[in-house]
Amino acid sequence: MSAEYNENQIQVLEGLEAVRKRPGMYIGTTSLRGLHHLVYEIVDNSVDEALAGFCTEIDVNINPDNSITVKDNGRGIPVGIQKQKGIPAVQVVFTVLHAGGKFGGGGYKVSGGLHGVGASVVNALSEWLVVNVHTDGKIYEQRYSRGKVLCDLTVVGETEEHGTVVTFKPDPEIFEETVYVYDTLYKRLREIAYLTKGLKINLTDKRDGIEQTKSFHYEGGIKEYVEYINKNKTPIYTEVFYAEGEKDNVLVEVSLQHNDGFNGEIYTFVNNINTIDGGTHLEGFKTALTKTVNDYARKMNLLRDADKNLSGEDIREGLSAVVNIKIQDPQFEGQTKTKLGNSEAKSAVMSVVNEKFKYFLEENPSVGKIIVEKGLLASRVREASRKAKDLIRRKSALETTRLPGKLTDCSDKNPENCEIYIVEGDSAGGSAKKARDPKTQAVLPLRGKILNVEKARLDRILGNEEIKAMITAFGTGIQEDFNIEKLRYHKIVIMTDADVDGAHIRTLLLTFFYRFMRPLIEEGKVYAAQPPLYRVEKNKQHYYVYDDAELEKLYDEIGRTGIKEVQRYKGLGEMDFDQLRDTTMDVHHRILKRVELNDAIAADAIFSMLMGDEVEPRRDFIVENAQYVMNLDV
Ligand code: TSJ
Repeated sequence: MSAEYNENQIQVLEGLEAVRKRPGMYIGTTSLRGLHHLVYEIVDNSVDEALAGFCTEIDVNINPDNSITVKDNGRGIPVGIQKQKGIPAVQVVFTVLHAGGKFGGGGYKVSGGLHGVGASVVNALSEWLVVNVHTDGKIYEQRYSRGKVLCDLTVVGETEEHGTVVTFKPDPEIFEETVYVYDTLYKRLREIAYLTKGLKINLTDKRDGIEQTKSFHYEGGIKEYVEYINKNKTPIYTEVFYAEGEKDNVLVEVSLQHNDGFNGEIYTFVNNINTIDGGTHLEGFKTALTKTVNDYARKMNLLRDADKNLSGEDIREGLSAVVNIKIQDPQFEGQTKTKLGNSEAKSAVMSVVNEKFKYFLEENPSVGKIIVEKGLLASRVREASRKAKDLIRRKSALETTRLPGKLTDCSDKNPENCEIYIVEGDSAGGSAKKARDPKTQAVLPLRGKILNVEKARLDRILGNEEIKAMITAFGTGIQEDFNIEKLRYHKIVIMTDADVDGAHIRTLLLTFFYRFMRPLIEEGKVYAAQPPLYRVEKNKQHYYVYDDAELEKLYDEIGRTGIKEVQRYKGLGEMDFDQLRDTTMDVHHRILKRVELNDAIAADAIFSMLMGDEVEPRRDFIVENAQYVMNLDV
């Protein structure tokens, strides 16, 4: 060891000793989180090299002893003597606490150009660390222990490669936990790969018995990120918008696509850090998106003159988006320092989105139309539910919510014991009233015609007398006011005809429940009755059959000869009340199908599709997809 004991060295030792004394100041925590943080600190340096355009691939290995190896194919950390300190630059990187590398209370590190930030902290907190630099045909090596240099930088071999390899073992004297979690590294490295288009990151676990490996490589970057977010959702157009640009030294990347859901998911990043509380870049994105869509809608006459502008909230319904910026000197605000404060970030994102998204809409007018229409629908629903809620509030303030006249209630007052049958049509409603158990079964007939003939608009649905009757009968209120404790029946049974109109009404009801009383579905309170399709009589015996396949099976069993009658029920109304009781309502014999959240989501998706103005495709769609509306009819 030839390192001179000069003033520089003393400073270095004092610096890294400070890191070991108060590790929390530098990496936040010495828990499992801090342990993983060490990996990110090292990887960040390779990512910077990739951003500078010199590195295309990074390997991260979890070794059998829970040490970590990070390798890149960049230029290699410079090995020449650094003038100021008189030692190789790579040694400076690992032994000098960088001013920019503060954590916790201080600022965040600045990406891009400032190499070695954080490396000395990792070194100080490692039991041992080895760095290999491949450059100019040689392999250089230096080793450290707990931040202290063990030997001078030495040439240990020859190479044709270029790049940097760092292996470190976190110090068990510092960390409460020293066992790495593959899944944690997996998620963060995948995120980094999405945020750095073209960069390939390989993660390999070499520990005994749990060996595994995974590669992350996204040529499309955040465009693929949005595709990934929407993978298990239903996008409402195929194109994914992607744009990048630069303004005032802020690099901006944005991508987005709408799905048919209601919740927007906008992920924002600054220098690869997830800004969960958003900030100026998010504000800029929202402002520009709202403006661009409204400008486009006006220009293309998609809004009527009387229409107000679409609100940002309505435009962002079902939006999946990623905003990724790189900025020189990020200012973070808020309790957890996860909210960006730089004002130049707002104007940079705005200018990129305003320009590029406008262009995208003009290039893809069909997408523009879909986005505007989705926004209009969202705005109608919002307005309608506001009105409906007002109405309900006023009502409950005025009267002691009288039960609707159409409702034939049950006598038991304990909701646990009670059920309500929502029945299509007055005549079926009549049979159901006779067939029910008056103690526990209530009946609410819906006049199917009205729901069926009316345009399937939610605002109209909320104005519909029967729907209003349902809201009062259930007693729960809707949306934010919804309270399942007040539910007057623990089972809600939808009983509709096994035909197209019946399917349509079910779709509307499920959509309504899904959007306005979702916990009903989530908590499994909604059921579909299963009325039979046929009644077959032979030798004074009768059989109820629920679909055509089952009818064929019955023929196979009992033979076709001697069958006295095959009655096909076109609707519930054709059934005698005692038949209805025996097959569909009697708790001992009926079959109920519990409605799953997925059924309701599917219904809702179909509903959205049925929003079109033309009647024909809508009918065709219902006919073709009746079984999806709920597999009642299968
Ligand atoms: F810093 C570190 F030790 F944590 C670390 C740095 C760890 C790993 C795995 C890689 C790296 C690293 C650093 N990869 N690539 C670089 N590049 C530079 O440090 C470098 C090389 C050349 C030049 C130049 O201007 O010629 C500049 C830089 C920053």
